[in-house]
Amino acid sequence: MARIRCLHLADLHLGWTPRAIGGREEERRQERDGLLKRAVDFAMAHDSGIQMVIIAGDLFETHRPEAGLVDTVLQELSRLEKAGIPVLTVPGNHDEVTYYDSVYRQRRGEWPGILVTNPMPALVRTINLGDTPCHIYSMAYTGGLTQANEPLRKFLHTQEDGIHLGVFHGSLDWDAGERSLPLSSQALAEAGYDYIALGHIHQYREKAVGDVLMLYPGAVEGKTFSDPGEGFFTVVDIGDGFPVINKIPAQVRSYRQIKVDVTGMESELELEEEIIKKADHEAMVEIRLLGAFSFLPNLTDLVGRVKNQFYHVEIKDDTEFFNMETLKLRAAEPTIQGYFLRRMLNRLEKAEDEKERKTIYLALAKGISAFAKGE
Ligand SMILES: [Mn+2]
Repeated sequence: MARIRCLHLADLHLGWTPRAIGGREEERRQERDGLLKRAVDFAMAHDSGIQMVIIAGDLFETHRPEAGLVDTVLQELSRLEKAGIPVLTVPGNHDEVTYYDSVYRQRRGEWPGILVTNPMPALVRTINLGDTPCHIYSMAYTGGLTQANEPLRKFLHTQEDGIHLGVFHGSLDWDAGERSLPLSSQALAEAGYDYIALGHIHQYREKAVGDVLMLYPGAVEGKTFSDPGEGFFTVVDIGDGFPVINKIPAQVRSYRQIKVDVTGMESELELEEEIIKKADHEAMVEIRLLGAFSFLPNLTDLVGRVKNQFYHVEIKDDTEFFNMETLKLRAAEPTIQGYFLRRMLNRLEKAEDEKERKTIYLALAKGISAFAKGE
């Protein structure tokens, strides 16, 4: 049996707008929405060898994206079709097909390629890629029609020659621990497909059950520091044995988390210099401050002074503020400062929530700095 080469995409979440990033929200949205064009350009490049493009759900952030964006997406998908590269679109949970105003219902008549709308697993279409018949099994979760109170187990497999491909947007055996279409990995493995293209989990993940490979390509472009994107396209060669995966670097905005330990730093200026050493004008960067401060920083002002060194920067304060062991030793001293520290540490212990703790910390910091200046 011949092999076929697919570009496996999922979770593009086009139309997503970042929250406040210093006025660059719209610029970043447009840049991010350009991912589909980059994917199509990649698939159409002469040396890519891509014969089919799979979009395994959550192409859009919502079921009702802006018309302008939808027009652009339809143009990109039709570029593939015109180039003789079939494209398969499966609705996800963000862009659910359930609603009457779902983009997939409203624009169904003009959707390039294959648009999946059947609510339960079925053979959607058989297409010929070169001389190889390719049988596609898929479904679109539809509220009220999809029966998914427990993981789906019934997956059809015809006895026809060719490559059999399962494409689903959901979580295997509820392993995501969240509301989504549950799929039984055991049943999927028993269906005997040559490859199972999944979507929903934003991190790249492979799971082999027996000799069946189930794969989440992850989101290529990131959204946030906790959903940073994988930065590569997943290309799969299917048929004639176990699938072969190739991860091809994509042009994306990188999200980086950088840890900075403030312990031992003398001043805010020293911290600022340390942050500037990490300058990256192209990246979204989250600086995580760790350790214990020996000065009282103004992080809002600090962000203002270093922001030009990054595409976007956020500073997250995960410090312990002061080294508690040192404070406890000093609290034992028979001095006014010792008395002050004992009182404050006692209040800290009794604080009921994080907000109150922070307030007391700040009072503690002010007190210590006042003692240090001899006030
Ligand atoms: Mn998603």
